[in-house]
Amino acid sequence: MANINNKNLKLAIQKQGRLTDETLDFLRKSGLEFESYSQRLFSSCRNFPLEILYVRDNDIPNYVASGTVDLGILGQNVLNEKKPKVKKLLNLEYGFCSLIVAVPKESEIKDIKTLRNKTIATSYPKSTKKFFNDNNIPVKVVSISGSVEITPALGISQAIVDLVSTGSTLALNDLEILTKVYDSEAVLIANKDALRNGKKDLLEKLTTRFKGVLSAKDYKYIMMNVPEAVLPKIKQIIPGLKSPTVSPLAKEGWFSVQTVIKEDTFWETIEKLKQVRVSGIIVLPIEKMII
Ligand code: PRT
Repeated sequence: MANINNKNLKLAIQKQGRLTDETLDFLRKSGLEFESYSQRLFSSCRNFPLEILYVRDNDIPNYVASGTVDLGILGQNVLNEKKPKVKKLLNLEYGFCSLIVAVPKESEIKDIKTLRNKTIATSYPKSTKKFFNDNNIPVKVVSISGSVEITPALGISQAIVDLVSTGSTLALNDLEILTKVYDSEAVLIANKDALRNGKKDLLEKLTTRFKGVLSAKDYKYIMMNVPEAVLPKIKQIIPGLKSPTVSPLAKEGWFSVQTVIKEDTFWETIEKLKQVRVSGIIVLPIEKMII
């Protein structure tokens, strides 16, 4: 078996769980080439000095804080709960979920104030205590490592604080959300010394790649043919990153307009373009974008 090269950057990711597939997909989109199979402990990248270590999600903060690895990818929720001494570098825009307070649907508790002196079960005791302290509501927090959603039915708690993404686990257990504690997504964290020592340059190269993938996700490349008279309006609707590329077509008085538009204003922009009678719009995904 190959050994880890200690001169390389070391990145810890979840071995098996909700973040694993999307993390591997994100790393590959960043142009990193490596083998990954279910029993792996680590992979060496073929085209970048990076070792990927596969570990338990909950262990990642310690590995990064202690310098066992330089980087880690984990949920923001784990950072909020464990508060490790690490530097957060990037939000990675996947693994979205929220930490919420939920109660049984038939419960008389309809707002968080009614939870005063009640028992809350959670795998996030620190986040829970902080939330109720911040709201000046004294509660008893019971720490549970899994299946928190069944504790109200078992009589262990009157409410839970747990992560939710689709909401189907809550629905299956006849629970409803009272309020949100915080939102979470996958994040990239770094050991504080790794940002200063000899690996700083490598780390910057890697984060530039990651940012390229993230920026590309937020934009679409758009092309259309428009008559000259409409051009000024088009430039107002789609100013682009700086300004759109406009080139004359063989057909007299017609131009090809190409630009990038933001994903979150995509449909709004298309509707405005249709209002000025632009047709034949072609939209392409962007693989990477270095701004
Ligand atoms: O074993 P290991 O230590 O590696 O990890 P784990 O078992 O603690 O983690 P895992 O795989 O369950 O979650 C890893 C990370 O995924 C979390 O830290 C979050 O950042 C993120 N994530 C995103 C979620 C969810 N969505 C999620 N829905 N983590 C857990 N859940 C659970 C939740 O606790 C509840 O039991 O899924 C259930 C609710 O899901 P829905 O879809 O029914 O609402």
